[in-house]
Amino acid sequence: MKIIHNPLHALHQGREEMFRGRMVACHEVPARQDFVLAALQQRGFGRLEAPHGQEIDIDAAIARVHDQGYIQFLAKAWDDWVAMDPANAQRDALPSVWPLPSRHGFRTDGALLNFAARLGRYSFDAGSPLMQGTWAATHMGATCAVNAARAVLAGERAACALTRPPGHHAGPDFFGGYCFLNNGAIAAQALRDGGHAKVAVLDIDYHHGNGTQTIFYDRPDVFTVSLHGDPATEYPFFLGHADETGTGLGQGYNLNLPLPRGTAFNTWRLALDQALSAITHYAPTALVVPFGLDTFKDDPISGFTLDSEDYTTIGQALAGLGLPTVFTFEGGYAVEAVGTNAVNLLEGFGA
Ligand code: SP5
Ligand code: ZN
Repeated sequence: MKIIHNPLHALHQGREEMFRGRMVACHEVPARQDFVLAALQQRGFGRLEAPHGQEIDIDAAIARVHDQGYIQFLAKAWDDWVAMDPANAQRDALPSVWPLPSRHGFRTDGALLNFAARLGRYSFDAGSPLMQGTWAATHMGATCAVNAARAVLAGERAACALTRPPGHHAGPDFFGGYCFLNNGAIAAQALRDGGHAKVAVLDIDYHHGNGTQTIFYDRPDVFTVSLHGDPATEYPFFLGHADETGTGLGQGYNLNLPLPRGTAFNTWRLALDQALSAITHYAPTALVVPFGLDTFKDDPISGFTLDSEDYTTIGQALAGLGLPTVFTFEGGYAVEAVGTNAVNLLEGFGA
């Protein structure tokens, strides 16, 4: 398996995130990727590669899933933040005001002359700090995703975009959940554009992939499936229920399998089998797996109880689909175990 790892990931390094009225230390830290890389090297698994590609070409791939206004906002966000107040250079940007989804809540970007308004317009939480290096790290992450998709298009059985910040919470025009550009969605679209008529996305992060679902919700050519903590009690709360099945032409092409907090592997595995059957029935020719390791029993912000060896079993089960596969690294905050668990999953899938 090719592993395309982001050399710039540590440029994105948040200090604190807002949680229930307090600022707490960020969970999404550079060590997460470092531990995966170290575990890969230690176990001799995967062919490590740095990402490459023309910027104009990568920008085109990003623009296939994200809105132009959002991309421009993100690319300039840090400079705009500092322009508001030079002292802002010393602190991460976090939104604190959002438009309501009502008739009167939404103005176009051009009317949002204050950066604080644009920051709210393009986000959905105050837990995803944006800093000087966010765009460079995130853009290189998207390059990893495009490279992974192209490796698979060129005949690789599987490739992994090992990058952070993660991607599955980022939508067409919003960031949140530590995510800015949706690496899995960018990879899925690149597979579509490379000739795969039907692509499935199977999201196994603890949290619902609200960004990915939103991006493909009205489309039948990308079947989005997510196994996650029940949004009735779990982040990101507002999306991820079982009755969200797609809209318009996309009706029937979104499958949510929410599971209660506390779910153990034997139950999680039954939901995985259901997901795999649905994907087999859809009959795609390529698969994208946004994988989080925050389903692990010791994860500090999540509530499933998977064990390290379960990730090997998951990898084996995914391989059973027999599809060319792109993996994208998502959540997982029990930092040291993330390395072992990620490599268990990839190794279980096989070279
Ligand atoms: C990619 C991904 O896994 N994003 C998850 C974003 C979750 N953000 C909300 C986290 C709430 C943190 N709770 C801290 C509890 C500390 N005791
Ligand atoms: Zn997660």
